[in-house]
Amino acid sequence: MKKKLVATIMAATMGATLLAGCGSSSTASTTAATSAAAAATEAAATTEAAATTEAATDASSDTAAAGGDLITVGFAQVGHESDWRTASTNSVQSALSKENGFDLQFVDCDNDSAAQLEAVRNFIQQGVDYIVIDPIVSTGWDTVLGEAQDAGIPVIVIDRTIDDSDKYTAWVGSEFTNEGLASGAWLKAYAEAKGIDELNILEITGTTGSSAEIGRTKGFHQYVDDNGWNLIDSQTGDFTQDGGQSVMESYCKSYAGQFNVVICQNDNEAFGAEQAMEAAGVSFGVDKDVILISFDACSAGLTDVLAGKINADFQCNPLQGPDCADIIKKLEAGETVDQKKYMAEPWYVNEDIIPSISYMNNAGEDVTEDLVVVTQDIVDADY
Ligand code: GZL
Repeated sequence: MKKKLVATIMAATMGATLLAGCGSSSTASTTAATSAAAAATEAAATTEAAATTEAATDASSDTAAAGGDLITVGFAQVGHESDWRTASTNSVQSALSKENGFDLQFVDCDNDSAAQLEAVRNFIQQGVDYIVIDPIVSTGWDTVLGEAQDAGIPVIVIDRTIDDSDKYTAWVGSEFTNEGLASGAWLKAYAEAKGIDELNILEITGTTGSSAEIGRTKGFHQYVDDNGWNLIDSQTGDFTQDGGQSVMESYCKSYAGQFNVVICQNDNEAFGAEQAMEAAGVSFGVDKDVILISFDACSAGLTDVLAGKINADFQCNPLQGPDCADIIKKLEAGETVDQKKYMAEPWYVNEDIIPSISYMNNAGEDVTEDLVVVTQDIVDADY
């Protein structure tokens, strides 16, 4: 177990922040990355020195570990609420496999924040080498992350963000506000292209307090406010199909004939909303009465985009397993790691009437991003 060496690297790496491109190919993003890279280079030099010192005094543990010990990793996963989550779990479990040198302790926290904190504390008590967390909600983390730091256990955060503590070594995930901004930019361009003057919107949000819900809501609502769109109602579907269906059933009863846009913050909510609208006799999708927008772009979601049931689906990439393995192996080798890395994420549509969207992203950069018209090949290749 080489906790001491890694703890030093973790402490020094905290300052290293290198923004990787997050799906846009804008010059501005490159500029940001360049300046961040400069900062990261300086921080990395500190890390390097610390690692070298520590490595010299840790030769014995290197030898022990070189005997082929598996690297023990505790993974506290959100739950099993969606197709996206299943893909996320599969990605981490296949990357952190015994064949790849890992002993993975997996806990499905069933969307229960208290259970997730308990799982992390149990990992600390077990003395695992690393902890991976996909945080159900973005706050309430500083104390337990401090306990992991005191125990010399590096924490890697994937997917959703932790917003009340920086006591972790690395984060790999999505820029959720950009997902929301992109959905607003697309709806604005789509309505103009279709000659739709009035947008009366019903929203089904994700798990309240999750960074995915916070970001997608913030981004989309910026367009609602800037363009004076009519947001009739917004309720949480908790990222589940049942949640999407029950909210949409109540919407169909309360707002019959009053809405022409439904935005769901993940595909499973969209599937539930589709069931409810079909049962209520509401026509939705391409050239229908209601525009349906979704996020995640899992293969079942893209199947519905291809069928014209979902007009646009903003991908959120769940495949962070390989990044987890890469980060841990680098730390084991005394190398520096990026503190922050964004996943590349395409925006999918059914029709080719708009080639791209332009908007100011969450970093204040003007970006232009291509829209991808879904084909069967794209569906087949999706997660
Ligand atoms: C977002 C992820 C969300 C997905 C949902 O990164 O945390 O949680 O959008 C999932 O499908 O339930």
